[in-house]
Amino acid sequence: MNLTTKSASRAALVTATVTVSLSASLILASSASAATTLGAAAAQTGRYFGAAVSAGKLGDSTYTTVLNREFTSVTAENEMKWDATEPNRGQFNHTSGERVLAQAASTGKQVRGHALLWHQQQPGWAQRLSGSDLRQAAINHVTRVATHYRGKIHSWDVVNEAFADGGGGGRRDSNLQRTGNDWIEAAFRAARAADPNAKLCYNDYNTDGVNAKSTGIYAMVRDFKARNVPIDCVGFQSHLTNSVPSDYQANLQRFAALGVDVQITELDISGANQTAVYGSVTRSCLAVPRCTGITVWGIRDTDSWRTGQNPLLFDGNGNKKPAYTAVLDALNAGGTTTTTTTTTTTTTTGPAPSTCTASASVNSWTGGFTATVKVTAGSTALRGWRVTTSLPPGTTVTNAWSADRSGDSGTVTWTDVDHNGSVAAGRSAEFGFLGTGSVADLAPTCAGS
Ligand code: G2I
Repeated sequence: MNLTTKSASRAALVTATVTVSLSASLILASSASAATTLGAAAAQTGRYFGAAVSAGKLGDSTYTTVLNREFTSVTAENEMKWDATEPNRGQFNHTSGERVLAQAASTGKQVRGHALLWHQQQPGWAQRLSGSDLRQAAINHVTRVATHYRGKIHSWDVVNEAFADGGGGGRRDSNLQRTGNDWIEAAFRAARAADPNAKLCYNDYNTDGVNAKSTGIYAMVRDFKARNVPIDCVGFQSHLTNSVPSDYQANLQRFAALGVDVQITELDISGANQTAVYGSVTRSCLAVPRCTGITVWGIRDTDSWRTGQNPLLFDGNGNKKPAYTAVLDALNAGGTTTTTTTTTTTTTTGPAPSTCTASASVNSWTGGFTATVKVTAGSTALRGWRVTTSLPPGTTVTNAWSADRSGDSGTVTWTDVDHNGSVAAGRSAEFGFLGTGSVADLAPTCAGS
């Protein structure tokens, strides 16, 4: 429905009595005392802090001392992959995965499962399959492994690295992709059926900023949400060198606005700016309410797959590096969120109107901000909605998701897009935008149709 049609139909329905109430509040996220470990500091913000773990190192006391002291989540670095868990078709081996799980369970840590389907680390027999035989084997693998670990996995990377690098934003060619474009949703449906309580994630690399690859994944997640394909989270591996994209936080936020959690799943950072970049990545996660946790891809530099690059938080002797302190300090500082709420109530003498409220959450930094706007239906369902926001002079919208907009500055009108116009009574839709300049209060108003 276009804006003109919506305005006309709303005008026909409403003889308007409009009351507006406005409230603004500043929420400071962590005011608790400083914690002394990564896991405890993250827990004070409601998040986990994890590490990739190798079963073969659990006998190394330096390794397990740091693991047990610092981390509240673990990911098996290789032990739950296809080649490890189903070395022969239909014959499963969970010995190493169970060692990782048992160590985590005995020390109260949650577990990220990694990864049910991936084009790498497939057993030889699967590499030699194709077509419906491979599809059947792949879905059977998802079902059997997720069933084995049912109830014990916090989040599963159901599908890993299925999108291509480069400018196209499309799928990577692989034996799995050649079984049909719907292989990813088939895998998510099988995983949900096998373990209904695990959060189901899509995980990938080079997706850390707004780019063609991350936008291709964004479109897939939006499509999955619109069609009720079960997906709960997106993992951003974040294998970084010397810097983090300037729109890292905005990228996390735009995925969160689709209604999924976001997780930083394989963080490691090499280069001279390592300490500062670790701090920056941590603060970005804290600024996004649905960024639920961070996992580093190994414990000591000597445990890293990036041999010789020293990209982790502990040196080869298990000593804390400056990057560790940057992360701990950032976690202890918590996040700052400015929230403004405007409520519009409409009464009518005609047919029951569709009312809505809008609230905006703004995360700011010097020179820029991201905003997330939540549109909530009143006691009747919305068929469409229109929100206005007031941007102060000198402020410009540079990027937006999940809404159409009328302009870039001043009073901007936002309207629903295909997938989020229908909102059931009492339920919410979200959209968001990125801007330059500084905003204190967006004063959103909402009108429904
Ligand atoms: O490549 C870094 C990561 C990228 N995202 C997905 C992750 O699953 C991936 O992890 C790495 C592991 O850290 C490595 O440890 O995945 C590699 C495989 O692509 C792992 O390397 C493999 C070696 O290639 C094998 O030769 C070795 O047998 O580790 C195996 C177990 O040590």
